[in-house]
Amino acid sequence: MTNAETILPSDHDQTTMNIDLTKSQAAFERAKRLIPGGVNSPARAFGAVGGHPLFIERAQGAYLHDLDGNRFIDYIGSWGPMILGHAEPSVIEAIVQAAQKGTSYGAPTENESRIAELILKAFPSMQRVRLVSSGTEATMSAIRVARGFTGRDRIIKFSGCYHGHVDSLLVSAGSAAATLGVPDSPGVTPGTSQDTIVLNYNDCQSLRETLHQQGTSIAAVILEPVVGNMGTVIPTSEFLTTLREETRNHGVVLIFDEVMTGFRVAYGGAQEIFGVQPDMTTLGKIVGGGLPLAAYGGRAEIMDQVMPAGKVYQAGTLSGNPLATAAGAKTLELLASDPPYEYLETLGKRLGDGLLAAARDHGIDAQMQRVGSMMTLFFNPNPVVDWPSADRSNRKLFAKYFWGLIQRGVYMPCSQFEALFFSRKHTLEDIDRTIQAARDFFQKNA
Ligand code: HOZ
Repeated sequence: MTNAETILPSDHDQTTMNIDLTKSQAAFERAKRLIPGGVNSPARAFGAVGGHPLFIERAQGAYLHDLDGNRFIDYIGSWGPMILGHAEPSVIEAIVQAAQKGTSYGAPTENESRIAELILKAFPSMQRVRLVSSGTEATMSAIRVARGFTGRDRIIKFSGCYHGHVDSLLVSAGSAAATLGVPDSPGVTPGTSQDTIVLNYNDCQSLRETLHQQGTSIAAVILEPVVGNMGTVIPTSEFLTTLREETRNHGVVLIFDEVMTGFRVAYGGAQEIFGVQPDMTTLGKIVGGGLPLAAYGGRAEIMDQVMPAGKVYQAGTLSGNPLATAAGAKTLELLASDPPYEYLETLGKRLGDGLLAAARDHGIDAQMQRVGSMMTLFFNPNPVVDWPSADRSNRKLFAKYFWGLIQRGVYMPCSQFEALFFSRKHTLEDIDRTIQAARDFFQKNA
């Protein structure tokens, strides 16, 4: 599936850098002896850019501070959650107050209903929602419920979309699976993956044909309604219309994985922007305000299959954890009472236009793909509409660009196939400094 060029740690010589990273390097050497690959999630390992990861000491507002005392303008935002910026005082206060009352009860709390109400109000396509602890759990559970509801086994996903590390979805996967050249993970059995049909994103014809030929055996179609996990890829309106109409015609559950896009591209996610109502939605990242909380929900007749209302089993000791619901509810309340989306759009346009111009002014083939505060600068001669087109991007140039910006105090996602995110704490000055850093890099490396 991929033509990934292997980029080795030794491909990036950090000793030639003008910033000190020695404490991070030592921390990584220690971590590698203790933790597989030295990280607890592969996207963080800098596998696509060479060198070693930076170890973070603290984060505040728009900035990350590493162990060596370097400060970076942060464009990963914990891979999406930190839309309010790091260490937002009222979110921290909500967490502290919750912690003082105990950290986990294993019994229901009113705060679970408070955040459920906020979610259902933001996403009118959902009539019921269940809280879980990670995006992976949300998509895994949504697939199970869709299968239980329809009595069918097969699912359709799209190449380059990533829905967490669920076995049946870890087929032709994006994010670190694509970045590191392992889109089909060892350990996923043929029995599991044979029920997963993989199609190309934005390909209406194969979607229609597959549903026409196999619709009666298909439980669900799952997609990122704006993809973030092969870099930012935007659906055509024809693709979204076809998805909605054809799944409805064939009794197939349409699942929007809005773990990245929910509360990010708009308060009500991509479904609000595009005006398409899925049958089920998964949420994560922002919904937990930086703590481990995620959710899945949908139409009442589907969600009422979930135990104990129905017979589809799904459970979790830390589901609806009081610290996570406190952080999540406070975050959603702040987003609803003082929406940052216009501000984020203004900054996003400036950053997107600025980075693209910086590249093209220096003769570099590039595409900027953006929705609000989520975007990717692809080093690619053509627009990216699916995984095959994403895969033609220039990974080596991306790796140089990444390190070029690190040296200039800007922390971008460490892969061409991840979206960049920023927060309402970023200022115009941060954005302009970032564009200037990119210009300076391209000028010296064009
Ligand atoms: N799911 C994230 C990337 N799309 C990676 C999360 C992490 O490594 O922290």
